[in-house]
Amino acid sequence: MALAETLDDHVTNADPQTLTDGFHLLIDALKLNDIKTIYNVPGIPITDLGRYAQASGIRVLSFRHEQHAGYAASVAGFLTKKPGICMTVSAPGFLNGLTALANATTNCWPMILISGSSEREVVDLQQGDYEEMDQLAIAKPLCKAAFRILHAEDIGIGVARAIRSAVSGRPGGVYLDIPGNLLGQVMDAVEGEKSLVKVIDPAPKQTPSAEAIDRAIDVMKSARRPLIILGKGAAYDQSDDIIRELVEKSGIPYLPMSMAKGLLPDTHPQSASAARSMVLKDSDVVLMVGARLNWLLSHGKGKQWGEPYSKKFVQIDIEATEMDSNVEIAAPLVGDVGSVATALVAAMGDSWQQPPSDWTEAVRNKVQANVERMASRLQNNSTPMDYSSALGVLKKVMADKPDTMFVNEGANTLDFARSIIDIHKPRKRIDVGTWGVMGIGMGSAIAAAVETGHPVLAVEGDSAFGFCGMEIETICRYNLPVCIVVFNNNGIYRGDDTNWSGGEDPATTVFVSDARYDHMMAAFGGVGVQAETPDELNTAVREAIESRKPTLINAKIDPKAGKESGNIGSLNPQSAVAQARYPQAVKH
Ligand code: ADP
Ligand code: TZD
Ligand code: MG
Repeated sequence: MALAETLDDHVTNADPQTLTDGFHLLIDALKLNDIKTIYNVPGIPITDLGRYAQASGIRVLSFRHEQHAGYAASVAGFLTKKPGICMTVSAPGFLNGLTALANATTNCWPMILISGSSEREVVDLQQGDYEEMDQLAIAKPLCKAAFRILHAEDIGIGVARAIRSAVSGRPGGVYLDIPGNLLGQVMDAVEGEKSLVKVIDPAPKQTPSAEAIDRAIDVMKSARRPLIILGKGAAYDQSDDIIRELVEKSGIPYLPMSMAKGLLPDTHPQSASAARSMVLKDSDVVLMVGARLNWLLSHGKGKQWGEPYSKKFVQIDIEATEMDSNVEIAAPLVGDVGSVATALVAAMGDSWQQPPSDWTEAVRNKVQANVERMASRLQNNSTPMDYSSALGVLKKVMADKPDTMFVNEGANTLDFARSIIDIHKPRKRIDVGTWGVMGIGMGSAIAAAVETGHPVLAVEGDSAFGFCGMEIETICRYNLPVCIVVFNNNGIYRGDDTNWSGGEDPATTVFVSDARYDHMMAAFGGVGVQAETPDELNTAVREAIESRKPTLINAKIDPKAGKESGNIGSLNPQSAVAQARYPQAVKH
């Protein structure tokens, strides 16, 4: 019989001071493991859990919708290397949070979704409890690990398992099921304290064998046109100095994936960002550092990679099964980025030969030509603004205020901003991640402000913003230094599409024209501004960052400026039949 139950008779008459309960054990277990923030939406059975957590000194931020609390928790995980905690009610609240938990797992970010649930006995017999759902079973296939705690004395172990599962190896999302009656269970306070577990060395470092390092060095030495690709796993690892040393000592041009931008400043002479197509195609050896060869890199093969020429890959990843996932990896390096990079730098020794200068110069020349070609578009001061002219302004703001956290989502708004806006420091850019999910903006902005204390600039497509816009109330309520710029082009991709039937309903991709998103912000006491010109945008953004007041700038963008699906239009399915029937159909 469980310890808590055996204590029941004994505790009925006991002095409450000598007792503890499920609420307090859970809070104490989180605090013992340095959890300082919970991203929350209250309700049965966790309302009081939030209150007690706040009373105990944990910062509890209550959101308007669990999905955004979840995104905030996942981004907190990315920024801190500790699991971000999201807390929700049962069934519908749990499901709302689950999207974010799955997204965290997909992005390899540590997060724990703690959801209250209803009575096990009733759920398992499907007798129709309040918000009844077998949450553990539903969460399991969508996250890295899922646990349920039934007895108060197991809370310490349950929380420890959840934390270690989230951060060890490849980080990911963990679900922790908390049946409501667990919270009310009472046990002896001293026994309770003893049952808590502080997780020691939750994400042990891991260095590959000397043989694996030598193999990698041999492959790198054989290169005539080497390339390094830095991914968000490298950003997550926080071993910024040794990554920089690896890149600079090797002399190899590098390409940062979107959330690895800033690991080295985007203005670094070895950055090949502006020559992306060229380096992917022409390189002969590629060192992947915490980046997967998934759709974002065309799976490491095909025309984009210059096939039929063969390439050799060296890959650093904490997850052994990532190796050979899409193409053969000539030299797998399984371990954490910091340990592996340290071993590689050491093995490069004092006589390391930098790559042939015809290659590095060709890359530099291409970068310079592309940067110069872009420059005039960024200066354009015409009205209405297009993506380049508006982003030209924000590029300068980020250069002047490099500590600002940059959040970015949308289609064109994302793709243009990713290539135009330089990031100057590590982990300053948070975006739609591996899934390209819309709606991460406000949760990410809140977590970025809360976890770093720096001002946040969130650049949002008007559609993207619509997925999470209500959280501006949360931003105002906690008075967070968040400046949102809505790139308002009246729609998804473009604002000028028409209904192909000729009927009265608007096209499927357009919104109310000339909407005033800035008025929404004013409704909650924040600063709302409309910007029609680059100058107006510049003044408003700088004022917002300086004042740290919650601000939303409605930036009017030419509805004709965008492309269908931004830069990834080619992923849209096509059909010759449809093209023949609808002459308007976009050719990708
Ligand atoms: P990007 O989208 O930037 O290309 P991905 O999310 O595809 O990056 O890849 C990140 C990779 O980094 C994952 O395969 C993950 O296993 C790996 N990873 C995460 N944390 C670490 C770490 N600390 N050390 C090494 N690899 C890591
Ligand atoms: N739903 C979710 C959750 N994620 C998605 N990625 C989409 C739908 C599909 N989608 C995109 O991939 S981008 C996008 C949607 C709806 C919005 C693009 O419009 P925007 O940006 O206004 O945010 P631009 O600047 O108009 O292109
Ligand atoms: Mg839009």
